[in-house]
Amino acid sequence: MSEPGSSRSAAGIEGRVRVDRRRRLLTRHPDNPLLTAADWPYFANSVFNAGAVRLASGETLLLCRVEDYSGRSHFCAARSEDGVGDWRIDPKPTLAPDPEHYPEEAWGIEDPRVVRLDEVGKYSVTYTCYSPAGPGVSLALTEDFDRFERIGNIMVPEDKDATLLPRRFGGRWALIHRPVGPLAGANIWISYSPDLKHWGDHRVLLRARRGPWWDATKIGLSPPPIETEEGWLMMYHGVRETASGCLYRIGLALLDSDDPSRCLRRSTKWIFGPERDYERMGDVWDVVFPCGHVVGEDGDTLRLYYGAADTSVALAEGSVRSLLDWLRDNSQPGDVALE
Ligand code: BMA
Repeated sequence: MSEPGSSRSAAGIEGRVRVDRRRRLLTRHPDNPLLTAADWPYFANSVFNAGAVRLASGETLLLCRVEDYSGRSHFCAARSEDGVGDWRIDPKPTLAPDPEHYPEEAWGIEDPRVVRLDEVGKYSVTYTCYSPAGPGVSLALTEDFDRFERIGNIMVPEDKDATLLPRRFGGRWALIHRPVGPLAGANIWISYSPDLKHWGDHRVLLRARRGPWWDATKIGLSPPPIETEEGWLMMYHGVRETASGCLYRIGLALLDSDDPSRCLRRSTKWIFGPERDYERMGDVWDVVFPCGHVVGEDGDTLRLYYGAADTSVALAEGSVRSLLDWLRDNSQPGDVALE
């Protein structure tokens, strides 16, 4: 009796069963994509790259990037009790660019990452501010996702993919971000601040690999790192340039608990990449771009919200423990940029 999929099965070579043996550390939700422009209460071209947080009420809030028909983006909040359906979407933009007071936002605001700062009693929203000067990093604080207090432009162009860590290290806040330089390219950096406004002590945290690697060319932080017993589990996106465009995939790194400028491990392989139609086709093909997650009260159940093809918001679920276990067996120590 031959195995399904073998060339001697009854179906023969032509009709053999295809067995998908790709790794599945993250499982796509059957309701994907969860949110699209068609769900929006006002005209929008696309809805994607959402920051995420579980509110004190237990609700999940997604701060979605919404692109309007001018091509510029703003943020709009969607709330759901179960984090999957019945989204209540703000009837108008929740946070819109304010170029009159913040000229760095003239071309829109993009890709928010949301982190609760217990010490401040507020949520931080780090985002890309886009203007003719290029993309930079801005920071705003909010208690309720209704009123926002802008700290302003904290990293000059070209820089993006930024998040705060939720607590101080040696008295200083830490910001992970992705500046781009003409010689060194697009690598992940960490910087420190005593007051959230003045930033310094800039250090390279993770460098893009080169050549055929999945994270050659450009890398950037994905959602905010997750604090675990082993360290900060950081998901990051790697961009590989191909003849048919860029491929955005997600890999892992582990940062030291007390000194997040130290990378302990870095995955050699990617764990999640564009496969489904809604990830492969859209305004920008072959993009998965997570900006937010919610970790369950068990500290393990992971819900990762990601932008799919710069067109919709989708959800993949997994386990923090399984990601850490996988990373141990599929990584290199430290930030080794393999040649
Ligand atoms: C990156 C960011 C993301 C976007 C991705 C793919 O540079 O600008 O907002 O999802 O490109 O277009």
